[in-house]
Amino acid sequence: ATNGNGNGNGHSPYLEDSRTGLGVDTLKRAIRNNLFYVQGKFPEIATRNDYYMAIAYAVRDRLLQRWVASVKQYIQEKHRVVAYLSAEYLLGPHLANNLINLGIYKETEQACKELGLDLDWLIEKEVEPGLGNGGLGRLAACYMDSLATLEVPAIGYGIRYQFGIFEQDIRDGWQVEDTDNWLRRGNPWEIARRELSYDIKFGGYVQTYLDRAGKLCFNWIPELVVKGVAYDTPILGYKVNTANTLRLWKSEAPHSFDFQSFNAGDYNSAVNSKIICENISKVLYPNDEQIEGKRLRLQQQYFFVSCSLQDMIGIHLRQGEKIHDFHKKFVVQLNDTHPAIGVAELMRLLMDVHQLEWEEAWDITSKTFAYTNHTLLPEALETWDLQLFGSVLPRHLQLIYEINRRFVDYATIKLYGNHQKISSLSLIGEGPRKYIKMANLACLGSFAINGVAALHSELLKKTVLKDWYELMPHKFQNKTNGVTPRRWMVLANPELTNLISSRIGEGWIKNLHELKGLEPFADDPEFRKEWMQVKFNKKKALAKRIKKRLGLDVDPNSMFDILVKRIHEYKRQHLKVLHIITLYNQIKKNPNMDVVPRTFIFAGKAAPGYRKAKLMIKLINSVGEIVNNDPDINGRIKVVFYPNYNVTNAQKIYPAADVSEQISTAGKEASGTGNMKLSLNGALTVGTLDGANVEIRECVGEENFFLFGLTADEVAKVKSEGYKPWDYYSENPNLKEVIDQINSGYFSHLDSKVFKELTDSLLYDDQYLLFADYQSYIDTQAKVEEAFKDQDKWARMSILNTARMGKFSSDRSIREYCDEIWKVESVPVTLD
Ligand code: 7GP
Repeated sequence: ATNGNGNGNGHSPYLEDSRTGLGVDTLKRAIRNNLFYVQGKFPEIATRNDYYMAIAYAVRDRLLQRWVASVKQYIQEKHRVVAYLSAEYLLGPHLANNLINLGIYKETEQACKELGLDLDWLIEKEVEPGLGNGGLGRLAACYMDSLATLEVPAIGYGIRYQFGIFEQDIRDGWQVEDTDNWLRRGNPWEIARRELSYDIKFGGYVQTYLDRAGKLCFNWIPELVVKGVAYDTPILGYKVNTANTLRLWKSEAPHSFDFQSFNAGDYNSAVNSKIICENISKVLYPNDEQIEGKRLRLQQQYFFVSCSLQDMIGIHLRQGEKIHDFHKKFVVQLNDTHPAIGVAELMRLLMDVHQLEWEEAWDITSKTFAYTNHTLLPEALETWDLQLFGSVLPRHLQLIYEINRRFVDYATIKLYGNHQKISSLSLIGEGPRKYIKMANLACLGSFAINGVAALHSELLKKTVLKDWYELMPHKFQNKTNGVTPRRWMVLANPELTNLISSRIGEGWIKNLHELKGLEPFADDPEFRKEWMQVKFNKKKALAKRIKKRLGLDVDPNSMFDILVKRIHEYKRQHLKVLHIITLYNQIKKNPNMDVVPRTFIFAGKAAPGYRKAKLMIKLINSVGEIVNNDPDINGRIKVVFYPNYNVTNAQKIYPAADVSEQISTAGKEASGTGNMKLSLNGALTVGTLDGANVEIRECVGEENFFLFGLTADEVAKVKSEGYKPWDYYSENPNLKEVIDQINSGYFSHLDSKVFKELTDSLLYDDQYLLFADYQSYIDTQAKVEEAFKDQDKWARMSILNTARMGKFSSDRSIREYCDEIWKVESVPVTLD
């Protein structure tokens, strides 16, 4: 494989200003030219998509100029590089983001206007690449933005799924899934690097033999070979020249493979093998924090990790460096355990391909990787059935056995006599069936291990990774998550961005701590008025979308109370439903009561196989149907389930929030990042002391945060003492009424069975302690209501809240990763 970057002759004829200039006239000419020369269209027959493509290619030319300059400079100056390995990247639409980072949003808007086009209308057209499930994938996208903005040499490696996360529709209140065919109109943001490909082996067996020097060698004879082809997307930083690479691998059949069968006249098997190969990068697994031990998933993981490591080694060796120094060139961050097989794969490449001895290979490997954990849920900790694993990756099974043998020898001495601890640390789990523990492989193979919020990192040390912490305390760190202010403020909320910049300048966009400068304006009546006006306009815009999508009228003067995230029992969307029904009952009993009108907005996808989560969606919609149409309520409370939550929709929802609901059971949400985006956009948080909520509350001040519920310690205590949800139910008449009402079929056309699975699990099990937190949640919501009545005070709280969110920029997170884990430095890129 060649690296295929740049044209290597120093002179780049395509860099002339007419191709890359940033002025209105040049942009106009570029768009017109692209319409003709790329799309083959003229204005009379051009479609909206043709125009979108014409603009996208104009932007891409400008990206490429910066990308080539970045890559050239990295190669020439041989910088240390971060490789971020992630099975998911939830990027969101590219066009508007690239315009902002290039600093040509206004110019492009003007160019469009002069061509009789509406830029915003075209931006709406873009189909987003939904190559991730939720928090973990979106974090990877924010980190790519920050790496480029901080001018850090980095490559993001992942999978180019042909189908991303499914599209959600709601029918009769139930979630239905549709495939996400995001590539159907082409993807102008990627460049296929046909020449850059690697062969990836699967299955088969391992031959051992002695070489001429008498050394024991291993030869993996695969059953299947798949080709991984690189597709590159440039990721531009904000107002810098740095454009890093997101390199996603697509699986294909190697030419030789089908060719052989073809010649043998076996057309069917030729076509078949092509399908098997292409299947590997076909579709993203739609599970969030829940593993599905499928062969294809393991194949996906190994496929992209092997392509990526071979690519890194290739880059390193082409720079004339020695394989022995690999860990000095690259630091590889594992985004959860999905790429953890990389530890065994790097050992294989170093030993079987590059002929290193075990000790040296292990020394390099264990200095290369660092591991981020994203969840405390035991059901999300990846394990692989050992037999399945061995049938897909026979050589890696051998290597893992040997890694484990050496480790267990060490641990046996270190932990003399503590068999239980040793077996918990072992990479291999025993039981009716043996299994491989990927978190243990990641911990052993990495020089650093981190959680994603302070509380989460502490809990890791006390619970799921306790034994690892006690054995290797020096590896453990915290890196609190962050979000990019470019997408989540500048792009999603230009109105608030302009208002903020009108008072404190634009520096905050790159240095979010500067938001602090807003604090004095919290006492300025004029600023407060403008602040609330922006919020009102964003609520109006969202109301319009809700009307268009769902035919439902919501009042932008009402409080917008927002709970948007993946649907999961631990995230407790159903606790919110209990609150809504409680409020509904209060009004029914006292129709003239003085109630603050509220619009409850939910959004989020449920894993297609997660029955209870799907039932939670149905419950939300069923309650909405009754509440929204009850004349006694008279529109004072409304319940909305906004379908198909994704990055595009999130950008419309966050700016319209008055209240941000962050109500997970304490100790379950590793960090959360939606909490940061909502708060940054001026929403006040109702939350438990969970994940990054703890740190948000510390920063914004407890007087600007609506706290409720048990702490993580209390949750653990209640559970250990034997939690009895039934007691809460029988002792709290309001709670009892709500549950009985759901069970009576009040919200389900008198069908009393629909929600039984859900209510039973609450009454008899309630793992997530909804009943224990119920009253505290209701009481806190009453305080929210009181606070909202005083709009002037609310405005003040909202402004202070945003002003104090500086810590939660992904720029801050990435700085910390660079300084404390990766040891990489910024490299400003110059354009020639
Ligand atoms: C999520 C966590 O649930 C969320 O709290 C965190 O903010 C986010 O990662 C980013 O760190 N985890 C996942 O999305 C996930 O799939 C299983 O975790 C590995």
